[in-house]
Amino acid sequence: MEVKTSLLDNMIGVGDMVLLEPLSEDSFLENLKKRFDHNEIYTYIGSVVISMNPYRSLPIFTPEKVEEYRNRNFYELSPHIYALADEAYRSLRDQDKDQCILITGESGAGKTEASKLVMSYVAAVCGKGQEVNKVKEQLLQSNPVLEAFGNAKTVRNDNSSRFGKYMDIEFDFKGDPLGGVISNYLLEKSRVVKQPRGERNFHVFYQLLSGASDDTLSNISVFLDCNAMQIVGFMEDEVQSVLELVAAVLKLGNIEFKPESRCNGTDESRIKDKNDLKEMCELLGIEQSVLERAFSYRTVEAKMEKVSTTLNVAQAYYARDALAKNLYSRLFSWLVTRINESIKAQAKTRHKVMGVLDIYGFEIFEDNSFEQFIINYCNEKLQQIFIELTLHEEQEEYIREGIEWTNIEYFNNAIICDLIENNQNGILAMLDEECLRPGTVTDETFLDKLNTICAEHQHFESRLSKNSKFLNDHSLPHNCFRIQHYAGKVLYRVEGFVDKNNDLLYRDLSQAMYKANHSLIKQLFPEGNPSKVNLKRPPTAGFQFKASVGTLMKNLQTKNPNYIRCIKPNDKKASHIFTESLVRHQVRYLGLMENVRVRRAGYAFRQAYEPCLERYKMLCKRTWPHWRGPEREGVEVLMTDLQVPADEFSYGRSKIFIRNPRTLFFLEERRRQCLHDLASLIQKIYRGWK
Ligand code: AD9
Ligand code: MG
Repeated sequence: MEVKTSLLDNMIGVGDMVLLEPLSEDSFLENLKKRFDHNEIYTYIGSVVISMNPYRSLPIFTPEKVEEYRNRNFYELSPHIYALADEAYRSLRDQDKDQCILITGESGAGKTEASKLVMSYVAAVCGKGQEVNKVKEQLLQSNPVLEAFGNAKTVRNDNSSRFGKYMDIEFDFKGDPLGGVISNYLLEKSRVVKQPRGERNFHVFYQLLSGASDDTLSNISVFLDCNAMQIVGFMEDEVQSVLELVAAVLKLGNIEFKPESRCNGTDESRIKDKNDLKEMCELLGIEQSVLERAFSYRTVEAKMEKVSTTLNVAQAYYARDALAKNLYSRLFSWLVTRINESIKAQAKTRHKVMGVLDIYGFEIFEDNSFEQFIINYCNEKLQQIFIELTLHEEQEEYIREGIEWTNIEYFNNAIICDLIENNQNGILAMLDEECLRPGTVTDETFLDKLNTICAEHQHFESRLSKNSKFLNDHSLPHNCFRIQHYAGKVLYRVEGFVDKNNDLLYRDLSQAMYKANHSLIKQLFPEGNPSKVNLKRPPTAGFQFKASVGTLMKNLQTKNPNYIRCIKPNDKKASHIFTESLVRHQVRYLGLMENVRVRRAGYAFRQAYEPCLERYKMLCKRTWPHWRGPEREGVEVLMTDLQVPADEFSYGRSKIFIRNPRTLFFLEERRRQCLHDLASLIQKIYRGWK
């Protein structure tokens, strides 16, 4: 059997880990390193693509490369992200299967870059024409817009996504793009008011500041490159409004408070210098006295009564920061909604869908708070879906199909997901319970609750943990708990958990915003409308996140998954450095060894008998052009005639299982040859007629 050798080139390592001999963690790492040193950043595990971040631009993303991978078989050429994109796109177009591209890996591993490569590849190979090109351009340009507002420099990544993003790209039956829908997941809004040491605020603030030398910020849009926004479909006045809001958030951050003593011995907060307040009010069309009052008093409405209390300095700062975070995160959500309006599919025909998921990667910082907890929970869920769909489902399928099979052990992180999301006693449920409980609620009372309820959970540790393994662990500070995530142990400091989960904004502030003579601001604070006072509490941040992640997981499960597992080669953001210990850690927690073992013990490819026969029946005289009889027997005849070795495949109840990708490649090659011969024959006959 003739086999293309691109997957087996010894010089540059083995392209598919399934073919690695002998297989061990060391040989796996050695293979990755060898390939990385030869600029081969992609390696397969069957159909899963491992992507190593090169931290420099490589000449492998050119239009010529796109052409090379276009319409080619997955295993035919050297491993490339384009091969995965092509396979997903063709399955969607030709087999009518909705696809999703799941990109995982820790912060800085290359997920966002990978998602853009997939999108640009698909844009390059799908249909052309004026309308279609406009749709493509809008879909692609939504990236820089969202990155400007939702990405920031962190210690791990100079362009770190601080929000989760899932984009469904919709296609018509021909495979031409019709439009898209973006869902965003919890923006890390605390960054607006406070950034960890060595990190920055969202990019847009710096873009604005570098351009805006004019202190009045009049006509700001001229300073910023708003081209992407215009391509996406924003009107000029919308761009102006958005930038006014960003500038207002900056001004808001400059407002400072000082205490003023009252005759009753208490301190009341006063604004130190009203210049910034004045400028902010001018930008947003808010009457200065209204906002000033909202920073001085808090009104609580209970039944038909209104009670106003004065704010002290700490409360005023709290109110200011809450307003800044709310302004910015609501603006961000509005941007996503607005982009969706522009890019949504116009045609009402049935769509085929390709979903691309690029979410913030697993994070372990020195100081981990509510945001990291949420981000890491999301990564646990993604790992869970990976396990479900590749490891668990793979083994289940062998059992269902009656294929002989030895079970492979792997770590199932369902237990950690449950620790976090269980409706009765999960950490999120307890946080909600604490937030809604009347009486004095603090981060410490929340931690006490965790200690009582989670203490015996094997993945939970705290100073008071009853779990015998950690009983005397005094390395844990009092105000912390630790979770043994699938990707490592993370110590969370509880400070701010209750507050961030509550995510409350004093009503005086939302009402002040609603009074603004600025249509965008008004839209962002509908609850400030005095005629629509709603005494019901809004859902907590944790509750909303859990619900949206749940919806996302359901959506992903309906689609055919394609995996890109991104790996970060070093912690220095540097090219050419392969830190073995760091890569080993990622290989372990991503479960890549288990992934290879399951693939090797099993079969790389499977297909139901009917489509298999349809596709390859032309390769055998006995099945071509028609096979009369059960499809399984037809496939058996085909395999015997083609002399595929018997240990290369197994017959399941409804599918044939092919062990090695090379066998599939062999079949595809024969088919291509056959089609080519057929085409030449037809041409000859046609010429003969003429
Ligand atoms: V985070 O979870 O959003 O903090 P990502 O998204 O995993 O993270 P990102 O894609 O932003 O990481 O990649 C980080 C940086 O690595 C990029 O800004 C590039 O400088 C670099 N990178 C990543 N992939 C490639 C690539 N294929 N070619 C060249 C790359 N550079
Ligand atoms: Mg990213």
